[in-house]
Amino acid sequence: MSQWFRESVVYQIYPRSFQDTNGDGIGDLPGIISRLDYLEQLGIDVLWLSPIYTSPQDDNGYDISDYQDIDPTFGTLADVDELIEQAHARGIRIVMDLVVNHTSDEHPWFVESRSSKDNPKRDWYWWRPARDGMEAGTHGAEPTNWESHFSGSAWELDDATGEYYLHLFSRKQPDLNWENPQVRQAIYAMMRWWLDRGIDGFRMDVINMISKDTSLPDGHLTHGGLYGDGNPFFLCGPRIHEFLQEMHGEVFAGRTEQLLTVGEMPGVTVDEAVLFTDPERHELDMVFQFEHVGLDHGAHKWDRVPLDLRDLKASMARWQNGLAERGWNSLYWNNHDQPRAVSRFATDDPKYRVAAAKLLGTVLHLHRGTPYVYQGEELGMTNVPFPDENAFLDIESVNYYEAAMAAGLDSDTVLGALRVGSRDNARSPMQWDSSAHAGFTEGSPWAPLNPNYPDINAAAAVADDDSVFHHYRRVIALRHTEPAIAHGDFHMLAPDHPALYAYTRSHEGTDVLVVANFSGDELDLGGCLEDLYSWTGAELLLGNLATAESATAPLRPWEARILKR
Ligand code: TEU
Ligand code: CA
Repeated sequence: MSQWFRESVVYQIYPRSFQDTNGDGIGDLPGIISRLDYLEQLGIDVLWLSPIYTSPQDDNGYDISDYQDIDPTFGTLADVDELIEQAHARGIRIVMDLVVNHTSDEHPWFVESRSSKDNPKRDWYWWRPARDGMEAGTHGAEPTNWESHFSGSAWELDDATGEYYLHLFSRKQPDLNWENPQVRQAIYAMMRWWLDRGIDGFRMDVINMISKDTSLPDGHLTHGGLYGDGNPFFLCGPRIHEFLQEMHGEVFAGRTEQLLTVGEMPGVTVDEAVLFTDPERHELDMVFQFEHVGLDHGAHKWDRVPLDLRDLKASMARWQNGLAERGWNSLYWNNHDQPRAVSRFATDDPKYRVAAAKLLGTVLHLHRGTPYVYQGEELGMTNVPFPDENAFLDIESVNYYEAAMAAGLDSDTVLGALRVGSRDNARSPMQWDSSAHAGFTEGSPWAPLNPNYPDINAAAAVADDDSVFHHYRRVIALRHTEPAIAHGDFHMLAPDHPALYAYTRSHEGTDVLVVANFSGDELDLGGCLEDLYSWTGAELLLGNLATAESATAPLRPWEARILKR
């Protein structure tokens, strides 16, 4: 199978927040089409679109009620055809989000399933009676003690039949039962239909949750003591590899187009990832792992701890080394679920923000793997200064705030955690220019804009050759022109240094060295890197600050350099 994606960069669009064209304050497909020239200029190879299917929008489209139609909020199937055509004309491929761990509770499959215990689709979802000897509806009567990822029990009692259904996410996202072969075949048919329409692959939402331990055991009690942790019973469950191999055979095998599959996999280990992405096993091209975006979590996501650069380097190196021989990495700092990278991993202090954002792009993209850019990352967009709890719109944040207040937690602490960790940080509208509403909409935006848009916006960045945008453009171009970046071996240097991120990439006699200073202090490289002298005359491929005195001169605050010899 072709490994074309090793030389490619993917750009993720969150359609709701990208570009509105009809003044309803919500981004849409014509908006994406209108910005294809911008994306072409950036030089990306693939676009991944977060879900645009018909949906009640309980989780902004990750709750789908019709897999084969487009939500009117975003446009029509004709708009998708137009997008595919226009993107392909620019050499850009289109990857769709595939959300098949669960549907919306308004999907006709679930509407049928809930209607009676003997409906033919009853078994398409996870229905269970109340716990033995307990009355349905009382706390603790749920079939297991699992907590939903969006707070509260993962089971919802349905009055129609007096049984509970499983929802690992919101109660409007019932989990499909992949044990049932009819479910799997229906999904494969839908996937073939999209590929036949001309799309170039899928990003598969929480795809490592589709195989559950069918005995549904209780989990260990978690932080609040109210619920248990079900993760061990559905993360990379017993039949996950079988299901993905079957999907590959039914959907992808024999197709000659250059397609891309990436599985989103919270909690996946390096060893599992090797199995998922080994081309000879015919499962997936790559997975999104979560280790590096969990390093600033304490006991749970809302318990934030400071990030130590040494831990980040150790984690990244473990993944680089683990997938060096077999399999392939995806590389990301950002997506629609994560706070903004420049605020989280570097600094959004206005004095250093531009340098820091370029440094992050440099460090990420020079690793071995396929890099992902999340909309606005190429501008160095920052976290949002949320004034109070009412500013949070995401279901995860809203539910957590409510649950935390009910549990008697301190509201300032909870607000602080939301400001740092809320997914809303990633979802403020794209900042296109300094006009009203940042050029995102002529109406009233569905989510508040970051007030820094007059300074941080695409029009200003495209006009400034020193901008974060043009640095990303150059880094992306390097992957296309330097084989060592796409294909070279990876070797981490100075793992114990608290501020220096340094590594080499080597390929067929060419060596590339990346050095980056994750601090506001000058950093002398002498003493940090053993064979520094051997790089003295090296070519500076790209730096993020005005040209350095020499290739090996001390690094200025937040400086990053790429050297080649
Ligand atoms: O996310 C899955 C996931 O486990 C996390 O990234 C999740 O957002 C978690 O709450 C982080 O704290 C995927 C989608 O990317 C996310 O947007 C959806 O809400 C979720 O699945 C359900 O479909
Ligand atoms: Ca719109």
